[in-house]
Amino acid sequence: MSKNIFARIAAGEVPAKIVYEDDRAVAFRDINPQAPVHVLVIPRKEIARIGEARQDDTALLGHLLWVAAEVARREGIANTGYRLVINNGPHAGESVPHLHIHVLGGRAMGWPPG
Ligand code: DGP
Repeated sequence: MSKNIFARIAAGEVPAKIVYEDDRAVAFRDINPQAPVHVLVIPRKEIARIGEARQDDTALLGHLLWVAAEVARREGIANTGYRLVINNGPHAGESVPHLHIHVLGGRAMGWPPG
């Protein structure tokens, strides 16, 4: 079965600038950064999008949020602030079918998002 690009990054088959990894999650720099800090946090488990997560994935989902906050601390944006984004489906602009949390920071951001 052919894996999506993020599953291949998690497996070490495709290079990425990894900033954090453990047995359940990998965090790496976005190839097309939208802010001075733009990191993607993904599960090693292949979950296509948040809407595909199962109830028994809730511990993993909580872990991914902790990893996002840990990445923000390591990147030095915890005090100035940061935004976590999950795009789900076409209207949200989801382009890679592997759950990922965007960690964006290093500049002030507008609201509402585009
Ligand atoms: P989304 O639109 O939420 O599905 O975000 C996908 C993000 O993934 C987008 O900001 C660009 C990034 N991206 C796509 N392909 C690659 C890749 O091969 N490597 C890295 N590091 N980022 C990628």
